[in-house]
Amino acid sequence: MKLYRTSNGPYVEEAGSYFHLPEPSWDALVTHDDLHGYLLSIVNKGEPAKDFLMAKIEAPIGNQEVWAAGVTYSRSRSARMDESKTAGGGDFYDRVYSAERPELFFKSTPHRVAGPGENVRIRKDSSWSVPEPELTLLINHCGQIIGYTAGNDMSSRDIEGENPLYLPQAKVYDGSCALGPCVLIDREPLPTSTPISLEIVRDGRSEFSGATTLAELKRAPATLVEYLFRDNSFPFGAFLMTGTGIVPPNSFTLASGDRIRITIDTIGTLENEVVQGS
Ligand code: DO4
Ligand code: MG
Repeated sequence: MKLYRTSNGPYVEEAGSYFHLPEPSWDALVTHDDLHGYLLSIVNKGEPAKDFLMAKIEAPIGNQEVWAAGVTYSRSRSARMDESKTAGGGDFYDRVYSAERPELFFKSTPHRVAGPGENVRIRKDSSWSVPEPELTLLINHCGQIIGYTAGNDMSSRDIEGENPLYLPQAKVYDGSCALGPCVLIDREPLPTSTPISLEIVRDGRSEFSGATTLAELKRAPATLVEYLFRDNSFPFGAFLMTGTGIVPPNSFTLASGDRIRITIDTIGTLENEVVQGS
């Protein structure tokens, strides 16, 4: 089942039919004792809604914090070692890739998150920016993974590469995160064969495309969640981005007007346009 947050409240989609949910609060849905069972009961007894297409699909977030894991794919490790080689940071990325403790960092508050069709931003003081397409977990307040969405961990590679201590500035700024288009609510983990793909379209032409699968993700999502919830409480639940396995070549930087499409099979496509901060 797919859970959508819209301008007309939340909807659940099953087999092509959309059902309007009587519970309007996104936070109440995320912290529901049994969200999967609740949605199933709506689908089983409800009348499909006819007004879903009239509603604007919004970012699937209420009061959840967004966190992110890093260097969870070998491609991210090599890209980071490369970008930081003159700053002496390369060794850190190599070490964290194989360390027991993962890299976890705070990514975004809800107001910095773009929904489908909204703009993501390049910092005005960055000259090298990329999108990072990431499977993103929705976790309830008890630390259970209740769903999956597509995420874009926008990153300023020049700022991050200059000094690893600049990571929060490279990662956290207005419009630096996008989530959507929906949350796939599933009690089962996603198959490791699940593909994640990225396409960047410039002036109507494909400027970059790449793909990976969850088989390349070095750490189990449940392990990342266990570390996130150590000595940390999330009363409204949280999102956790699981890291990128797709990094464009070093010659590539995003430009204003680029369209970023991130597709994860069974979830859908998250599409955003890029604007340059001024
Ligand atoms: O270590 C810096 C960030 C890593 C990251 O965002 C990723 O691997 O996706
Ligand atoms: Mg990332």
